[in-house]
Amino acid sequence: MNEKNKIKTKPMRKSSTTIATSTMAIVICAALTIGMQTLSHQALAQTYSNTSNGMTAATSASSAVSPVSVSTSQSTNKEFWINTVHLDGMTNIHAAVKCDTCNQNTPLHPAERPPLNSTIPAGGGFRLTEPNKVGAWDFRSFTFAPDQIVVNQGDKVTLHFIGVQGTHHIITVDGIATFPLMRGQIHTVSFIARNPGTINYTCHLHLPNMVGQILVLPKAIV
Ligand SMILES: [Cu+2]
Repeated sequence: MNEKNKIKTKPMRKSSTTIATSTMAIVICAALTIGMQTLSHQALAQTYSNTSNGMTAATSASSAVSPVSVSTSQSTNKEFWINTVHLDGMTNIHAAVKCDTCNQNTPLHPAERPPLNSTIPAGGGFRLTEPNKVGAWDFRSFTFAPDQIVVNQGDKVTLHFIGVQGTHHIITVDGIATFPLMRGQIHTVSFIARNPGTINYTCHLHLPNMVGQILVLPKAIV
């Protein structure tokens, strides 16, 4: 009996030891795995936090983007680049006419005639060019890009006006300056936005549409 018991108990002890050892191994493996995952997450978080704005393209693509908050009680420097632009609707009175100067005149483009009674306002901001010898004509509209700017009261605002399209402009920033601007030139004005409200910038040669507006938000009451 004793021998049998001994024979039976020995494997039992081995088995218990094996189970205990296996259990410990599993626990250690699990702990190591969790630890490695934690380290991995910490490393990723560190990677993200090391990038500018604490956000990478990967995180911004997978989660909602939060705008950078700006307190209206805090004055900052704001800098803008404002291009002079004209938009052209070029077309042709003939359908499917090959014309190098007619951007819209593809073989599939239908014939288009200028409006008989054009109601475009005077002031130079719009221009309707009658059909040329191949029937091409153009409707042009001048504008600024951008034409809406928002700053906070107290901000130092710098505007760089860039002469890109249109040969010549005469621009006024209300209460600040009036200056000519030729194509290829950059003219810069700077000022402190002391009062809340609006400040218009206007080209006198291309009215009424070549206008822009700076909206100055009132300083927050704290
Ligand atoms: Cu102009």
